[in-house]
Amino acid sequence: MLTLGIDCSTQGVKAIVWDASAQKVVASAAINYGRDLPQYKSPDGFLPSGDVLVRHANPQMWIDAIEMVLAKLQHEGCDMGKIAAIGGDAQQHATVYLESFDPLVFSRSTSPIWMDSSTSEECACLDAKFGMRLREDTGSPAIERFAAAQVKKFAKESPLAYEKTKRIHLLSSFLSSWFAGEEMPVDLGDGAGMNLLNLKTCSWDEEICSAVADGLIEKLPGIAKDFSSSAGKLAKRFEKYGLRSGIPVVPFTGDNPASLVGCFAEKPGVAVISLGTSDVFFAAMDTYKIDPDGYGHVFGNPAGGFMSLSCVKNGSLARNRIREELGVDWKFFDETAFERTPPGNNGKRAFPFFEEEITPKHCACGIDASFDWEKASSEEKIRAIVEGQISNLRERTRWIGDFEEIKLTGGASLSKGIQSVVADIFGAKVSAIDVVHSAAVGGARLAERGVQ
Ligand code: XUL
Repeated sequence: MLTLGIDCSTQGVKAIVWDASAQKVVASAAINYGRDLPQYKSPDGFLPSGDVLVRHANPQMWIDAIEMVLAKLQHEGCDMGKIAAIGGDAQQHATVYLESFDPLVFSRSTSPIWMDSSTSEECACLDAKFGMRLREDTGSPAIERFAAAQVKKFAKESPLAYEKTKRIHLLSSFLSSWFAGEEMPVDLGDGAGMNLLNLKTCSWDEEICSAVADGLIEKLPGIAKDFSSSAGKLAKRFEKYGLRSGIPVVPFTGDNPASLVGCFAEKPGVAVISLGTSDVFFAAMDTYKIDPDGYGHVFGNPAGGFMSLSCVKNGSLARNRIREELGVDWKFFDETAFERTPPGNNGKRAFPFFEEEITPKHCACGIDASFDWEKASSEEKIRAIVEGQISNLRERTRWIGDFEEIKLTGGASLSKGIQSVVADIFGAKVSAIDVVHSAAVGGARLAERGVQ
């Protein structure tokens, strides 16, 4: 069976065709907004803004990119007629505001995306009103990029446009609706990144919704309890790409929940660490619990149960900065330094938080008190910062429990040194996995559930 997985990310859209029995990607195509849709003037996936805290995108750009990627897949020779179901994901937290779905009329011409952090005031207001309840019931404290704060700001600044808005979708539910030609529900994975969904009851939290804006609950889509029973059917207009109309379209989810499934890490006991610009940790959890310190978010796990996600801002950029400062090559940084130093580094750790850190909050660079940085060798410094980064991740995720296996992805995952430090500190088996398309594969794997 072949399924199609669509990944609508910050920089572009990817489509992969997944062979479910061979468990492999058999075709793929990608569109980059900057390169392929220059008319949207969003080379990095968002519109230029004079305010660094404001990050919006034109929602029409996402639709155009999807149409382009389907055309590309078809032109590259993919037998679209064999595809049996469609699933997908989108960057988390982006919201789409509709005056009407058919015909499509946006009531807000731009959509705030996950990089927007212009809503501190609204977050302070929600925290003051709900305090710990927000964290306990929605899985996260008030977060700038989440829908509650974003909608609150929109309703306050543009009351008429808010009133005209009939539906507020997450980008994920908007896109599955686009494929189905009718409105589709929000899935529990992505829906949890809104501060509006009560994860204990799996329904919109009436009290929180009404504190955000008048009439909000009526403007929200339904909630998908599972992928098979919530599937829609592909609209006729997609026949122009060779797809069969009527095949199941399962609810789309967020990119991180989709990656959990795409990395085959949807069962508790396995965690994924994506070592990129920032280091992102995610893992499935069988029961609902929250991070007592408020750093880890709790989202629904598309495969059932819950998942946690923690994001450490100072990842590869910090590692590269230290490497450049020391004037060593990657081989030295990734291997030699670790061969020449013992695990634990004789108690010398350093924390390379050059950018103001979010996990833990507002943290700047630091070193263990007994560590004389100036006198240390390059290899000691390298082990010190890698052990500092990984022990920070371990401490921030201890509330979840222990892990038997850690899967590493991203550019730094092939580093032998980093692999050994993760194994030592987490006390787990470590493997590097090649997951170029992990989110899209997750979407395609979830699509299998639509075919019963
Ligand atoms: C997660 C988050 C990002 C986006 C974009 O909370 O904001 O990872 O999903 O990838």
